[in-house]
Amino acid sequence: MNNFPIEQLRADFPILAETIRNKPLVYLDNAASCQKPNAVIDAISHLYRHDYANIHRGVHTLSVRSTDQFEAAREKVRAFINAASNKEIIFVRGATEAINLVAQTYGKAAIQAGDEIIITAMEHHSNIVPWQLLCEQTGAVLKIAPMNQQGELLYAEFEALLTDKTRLLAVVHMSNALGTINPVEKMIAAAHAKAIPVLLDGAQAIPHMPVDVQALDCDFYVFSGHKLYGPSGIGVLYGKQALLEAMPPYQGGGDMIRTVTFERSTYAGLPYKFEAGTPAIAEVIGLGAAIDYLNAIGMSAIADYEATLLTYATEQAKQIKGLTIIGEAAEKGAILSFVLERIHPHDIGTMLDSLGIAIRAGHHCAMPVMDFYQVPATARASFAMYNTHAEIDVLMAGIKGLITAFG
Ligand code: C6P
Repeated sequence: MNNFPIEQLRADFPILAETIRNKPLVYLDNAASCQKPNAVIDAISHLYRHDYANIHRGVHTLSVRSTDQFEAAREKVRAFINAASNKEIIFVRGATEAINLVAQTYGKAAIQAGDEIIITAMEHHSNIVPWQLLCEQTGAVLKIAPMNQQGELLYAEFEALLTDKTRLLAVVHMSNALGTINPVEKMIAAAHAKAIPVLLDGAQAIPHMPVDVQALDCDFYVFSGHKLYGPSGIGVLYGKQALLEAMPPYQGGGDMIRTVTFERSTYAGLPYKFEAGTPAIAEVIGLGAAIDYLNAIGMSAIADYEATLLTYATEQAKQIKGLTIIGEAAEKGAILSFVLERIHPHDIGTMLDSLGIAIRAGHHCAMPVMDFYQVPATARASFAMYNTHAEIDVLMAGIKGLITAFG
């Protein structure tokens, strides 16, 4: 990967030049949220300085400029995930809101008492709790596809759960706690063979690999802008047009209506039916800028480079006595979750911070995964395209140092 433009790319992220506690920042908490390039910061700043107004409402020049940039960003998202139409791109607050939207609209309309929804044992809380709420509301039953000790889906057990009672399969594309990349193409084909629609939680997958929703043939795909080098407070729900057309609205308000009287209202067409109220205008435009930036580098090149980081980090981690990696799936994205003998993950996080290294320590909003491995928490280093092998050396030296310090 000698031709990956790492130095040039790092220079695009001003925050990477920060020092933390008098040490160069080593930012390895990218699965929680990643940092923003100048292209994104500048796009937002330019909008507020020159072009900002509310969208879809005014005939004045600034409103037209903002609307044009907002809708251009929708087209960038469409092309980025290869959706068939802009109508299939719904802007929401993030992956969490997207899943809740599907549960409370599609789910409430299509799922009844006794029906089954399948998720996996490695889901983030965002892909568990909305379905639990729906089950409480409808009397449907949540089924959990199990995983093995490596953190890989047990495929035969998963397939056996697909029955004529199954109404929806909701699966994480890449696990935030383990890094596992699920065999989603195969899972979608198996579900579709029984006419079961599939939602993919792409919150972690989207910054690490090319995603083509038509090739995947998923029915819904959700992700957050802030993990894709874009702003927080914005995310995307992709849904197949026919499904979205049939779904009732999620929230009522301005922008999502066609006509309103006190007796009844009629709704706007897609995608506006699901975008009530003034949206996160600058955030959408910032997300569009992030996508332009990523396209210039290429998602395949990013995936290849990050694979070298994960391989290197895994090899180094395995040489540290007392360190256990949590999650060793054969198909894995750039996440290294681990525990150390006798040192609580929160202490690992705090000690590494004193060295300028940012990792996440905790349950990662995946408490069932922690229960499965019988650990209260893990330390998690999660890599992005701007991380380097030298930063992994700093991390490993830090871990070794704290093992020595804790005796
Ligand atoms: N995971 C992490 O540190 P939101 O909060 O809506 O942007 O994304 C929710 C979400 C959904 N699915 C997966 C697989 C995720 O990893 C996340 C967010 C962060 O792992 C924050 S808990």
